[in-house]
Amino acid sequence: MTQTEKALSKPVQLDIDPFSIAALGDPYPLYRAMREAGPVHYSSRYDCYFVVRHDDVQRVLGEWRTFSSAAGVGLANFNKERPWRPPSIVLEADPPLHTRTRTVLARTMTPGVVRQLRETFEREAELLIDRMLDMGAFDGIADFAEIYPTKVFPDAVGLPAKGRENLLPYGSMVFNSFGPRNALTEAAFANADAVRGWIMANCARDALSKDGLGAMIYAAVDAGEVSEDEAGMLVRSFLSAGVDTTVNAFGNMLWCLATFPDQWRKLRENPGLARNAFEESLRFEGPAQCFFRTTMDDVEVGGVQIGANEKICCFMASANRDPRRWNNPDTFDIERKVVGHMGFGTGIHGCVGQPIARLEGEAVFAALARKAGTIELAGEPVRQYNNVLRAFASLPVRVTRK
Ligand code: OVM
Repeated sequence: MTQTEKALSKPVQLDIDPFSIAALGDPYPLYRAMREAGPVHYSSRYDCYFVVRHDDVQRVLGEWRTFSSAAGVGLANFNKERPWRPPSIVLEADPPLHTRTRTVLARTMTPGVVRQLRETFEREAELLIDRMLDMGAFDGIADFAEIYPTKVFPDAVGLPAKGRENLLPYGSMVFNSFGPRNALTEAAFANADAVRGWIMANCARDALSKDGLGAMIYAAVDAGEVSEDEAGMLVRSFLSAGVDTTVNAFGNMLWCLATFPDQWRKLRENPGLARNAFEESLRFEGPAQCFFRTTMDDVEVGGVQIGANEKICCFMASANRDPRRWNNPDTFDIERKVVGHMGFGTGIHGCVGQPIARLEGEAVFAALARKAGTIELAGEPVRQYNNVLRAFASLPVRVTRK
């Protein structure tokens, strides 16, 4: 514990790059080493602080006045460098702007809306699982994880069918750009102009159906709550935040079920556990590994003094494995009391789409639990490297019917 004590006034300086390919491939040993070495780390490579323990992550994400989102929630400090796109008016914003925009978004995700979406989402989930069982062996990413969230959510938003292949490349741009500028960002931006062009064009009122979540956003224009341009930006937030996240949550959850057979057995015997099992997968293998904040003032975090206008990276995925908060954190346990996990973030920026994400997860994995007998890996999983998303490129899986 001497390292911890030494760290009480100075940040730990570990020469570790959490955005290297090696770290992204296997981040959990790194998170553990960082948690044990001290609460706050300083990276001279990135001129950024890292916060890795549950309580500190919770605090930084909770105190939005001190730890601002308006200078970006990636490594880039918008006070010092120009953002790659007009900043999100909900994610990359503080109150009062954030309060106004989030209110409009949240109204599209109420229990009443979710109730209306449920029937369609469950029907599509059955179709998806039947197709997987017909295939028997398939790729858990291309044939499963990428299929459902790129259909049901864009359908609900009211997005046209044509051009949806742009959604995942856009998500890759958005999430890679939260990290440092490296080879991953470079690759993600290969076709950036065309992808961005399609996204922006399809956020317009006229591109969207009259009865979807997108139209609900534009109804707030008519009510005087947001401007027409702001409505387009909020539809852009749907498309930025609502697709890659759920795709990778599905891939990661399927991997969990294929590699923890006792947990799969429990789920298969009790499909009612699907909702909690999906939630546990967000703790154990959450797609969003970290988000950043910017200090508004001199502040102390975990006994370490940090100056104003500094970037802090909050590792939610490390908080989710912190033994100070969780018993057996490295065990995937679908019956665990998982409230308090950081997979959706926490605080005023906690995932606004979580009711829809949960609906998708519950619909699909409950259908799987009802219909499938066995699930196993049919080959080596291949990682998809992304600066902040935990993802697979390919996940060969074999399933049988019950
Ligand atoms: C946005 C946005 C983009 C990515 C993620 C996100 C996790 C929001 O553009 O508002 O939330």
